Amino acid sequence: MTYELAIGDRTYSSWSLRGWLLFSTFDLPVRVRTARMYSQEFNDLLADFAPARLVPAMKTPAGDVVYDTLAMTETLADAHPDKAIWPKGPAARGFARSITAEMHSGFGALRDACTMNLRCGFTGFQPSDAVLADIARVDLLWTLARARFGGDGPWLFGDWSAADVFYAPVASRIATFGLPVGAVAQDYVTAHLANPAFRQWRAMGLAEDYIQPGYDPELPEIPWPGPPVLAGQAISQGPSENAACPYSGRPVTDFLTLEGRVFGFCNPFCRDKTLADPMAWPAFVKIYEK
Ligand SMILES: N[C@@H](CCC(=O)N[C@@H](CS)C(=O)NCC(=O)O)C(=O)O
Repeated sequence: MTYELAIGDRTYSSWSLRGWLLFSTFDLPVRVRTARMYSQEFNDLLADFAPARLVPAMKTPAGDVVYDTLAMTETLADAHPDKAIWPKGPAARGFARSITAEMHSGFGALRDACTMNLRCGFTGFQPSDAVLADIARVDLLWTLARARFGGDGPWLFGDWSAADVFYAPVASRIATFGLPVGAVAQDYVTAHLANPAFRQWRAMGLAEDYIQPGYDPELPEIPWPGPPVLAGQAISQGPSENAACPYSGRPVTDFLTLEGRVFGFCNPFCRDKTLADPMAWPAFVKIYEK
């Protein structure tokens, strides 16, 4: 009953982030397969998801390939009606589908000028009129959804839904480029940056430790605009206070130190994704707060 999901660079691929959020936030079983974009490895990965030519692409448990985030969303919503991928109620559902479709096919000026980049923030960006028009439209859609359907929670339609999945990278672009939005939209941006699933994705991207040429704007970098990250360090040797990796339960081989304590993991990637944002990982927090 497990899906397969092909994704590209976590730090830069906004569509991959959307695809992965569908699985992680709706708790759907998935085997993630990743490759660096614009590489032979990427072409080889996608050959296994033919005829997809971009990421994300998925394979259903029956082996059917579905590509393009909107098609993936609808396929998963059909297959898992219990997961409430779209909001309940015809009015909320219709509006959620509208603004999701508008995101999927629109906001070209914003997307071209402000690539998703989860490494850091940037200062000094001067938005064009076209970018400002896109931002004003996003602000309007978010404010309308929040006012009519948001209720007490932070998300557009009360509970987390596919609409939030599609706007997560937009929220991140607004934060990293310091784009001007109103108070409601700003709160929504803050909620995305604090969302544990988003933080986990970003941490895995940082652990990949790769700068994709052409994706970094020529602007001064500023610290990441999301919640502050606890600073730890990789170390070459234990012993650690935990004998089993918090993620796999296997014996530990890779270590980090955090606030004078030593923790172990079963491989370097698990250690590095934890280092990148320790508090994003409930399984780690559990041993950290013991
Ligand atoms: N409309 C597609 C867009 C997918 C897309 O543009 N993916 C980019 C990564 S964010 C990609 O695969 N780029 C690799 C390439 O252009 O070769 C969707 O919704 O999934």
